[in-house]
Amino acid sequence: MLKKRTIIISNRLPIRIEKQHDTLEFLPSEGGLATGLGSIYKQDDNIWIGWPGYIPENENEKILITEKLAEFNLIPVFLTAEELEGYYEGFSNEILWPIFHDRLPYAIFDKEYWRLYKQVNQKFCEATSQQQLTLKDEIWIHDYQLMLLPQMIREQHELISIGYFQHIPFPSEELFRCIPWRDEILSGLLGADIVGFHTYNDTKNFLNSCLQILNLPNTNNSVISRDRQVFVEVFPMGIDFDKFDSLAQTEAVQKKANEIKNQFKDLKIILSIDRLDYSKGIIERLQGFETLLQKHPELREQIVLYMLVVPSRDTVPQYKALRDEIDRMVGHINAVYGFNSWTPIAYFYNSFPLENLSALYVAADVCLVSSLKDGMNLVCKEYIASKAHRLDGVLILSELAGAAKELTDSININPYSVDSIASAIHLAIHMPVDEQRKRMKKSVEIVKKFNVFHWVKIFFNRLREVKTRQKKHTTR
Ligand code: GDG
Repeated sequence: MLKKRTIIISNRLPIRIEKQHDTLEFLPSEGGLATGLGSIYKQDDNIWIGWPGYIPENENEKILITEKLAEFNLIPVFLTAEELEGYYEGFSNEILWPIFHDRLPYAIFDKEYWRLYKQVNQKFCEATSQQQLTLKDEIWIHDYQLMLLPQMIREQHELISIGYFQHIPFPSEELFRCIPWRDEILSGLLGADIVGFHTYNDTKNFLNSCLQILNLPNTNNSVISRDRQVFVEVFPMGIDFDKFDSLAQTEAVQKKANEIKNQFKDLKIILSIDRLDYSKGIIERLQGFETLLQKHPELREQIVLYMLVVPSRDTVPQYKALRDEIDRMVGHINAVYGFNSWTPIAYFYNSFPLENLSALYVAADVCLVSSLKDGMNLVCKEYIASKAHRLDGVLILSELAGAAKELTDSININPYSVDSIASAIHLAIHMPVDEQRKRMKKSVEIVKKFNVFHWVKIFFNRLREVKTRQKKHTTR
């Protein structure tokens, strides 16, 4: 008898391939998605389909990689340099990413990008179909790189279960309609049975686009498309709470955290961690920090902004310009406000091992997230989990990050207002310990309960419910 399989599909496989002296090394990914889905795709005949993050040099290497990945239940979709440039760097990162993060002027509507985006989605569809799909299989597609894939698979497998989850926000209909290929993108997504987002606002924007652009009205968060009911729902993603909680309590992390605290002795540490991206509000954060130092000279030599920016997409002009502007502002603030041996900002443009990240979360008095737009933001949840054993620390969270809808006991900021950022930091560093513990306790409960495993569970439960309901309708 054929067994039920779960098929995960995302742009990247949860693995990194590195070539060291003619030998390929396969390194597991530590990302949130890989952790959440790890217990699923590694089981039985389940599989994960995606780009392995490496362009093979010849056919032999392709075969070797395919065979090796099969041992981990991973199926590679190999992409050429041209496809990566057009589909990933181009369409995904220079059209969808800016529009979905409210940066219309950054979008480059290049037809060639669109051609390659369609071509690669088709390649993913072929790789999926090659797996001899049956009606028992459940497919879960992830994120904006694969928005055409649900409908492509649907055309070949009319009744199969397909879920789609988008990790980034969905923009307003006015913004979304600027994309020349908006109809095709919406139709692509409507091939799924469930289209999931982090927040209610994203579902509203998506449903409104279906209404205004495709003339498809909605009832009870669902749309009828080609005689099928497609559900559009909220699934806020969580983290592996226990992993961050227990890592924070290890001897190695505690030792590192103490070293950080000693390095910044008598200073309140305000921590920020993000990928280099214009959506993360890094410039606004620096302006807010400078405003604080101007308004409150008494805080000089009492605080430090520990800012870790992880390199990302820095060959793209906007990202390079952002990086230069950060360098300039950090230099300016440190030069103007620095005093004696005190430097206001400790800035790192680098990627740290997870243990160091954990030590930073443990050592930080405040975690500052100032995204101008963020699907969810996992950094703030990791900070909360790392504080669970002591319940000290304060989270300052942008009201424009998806996480703000859940973590209502944080200090909320409007990241576009430098005064809002400055007064939030002021409030955070003066918050009495009792108040910190009260707020942190509530946040810990939320992050612990709605963890990544819960997220995976509720998504699949809902997909099964929806499918059962559809079957009842068709057999009536
Ligand atoms: C997208 C959406 C949504 C960061 N620096 C280092 C490092 N990190 C890890 C963090 C965290 C992850 O990267 C960043 O996650 P975010 O959620 O903050 O942001 P995006 O990468 O933009 O992710 C976002 C997410 O998808 C999930 O749906 O929340 O809104 O944009 O896990 O810990 N990890 C290590 N070293 C670093 O230096 N090891």
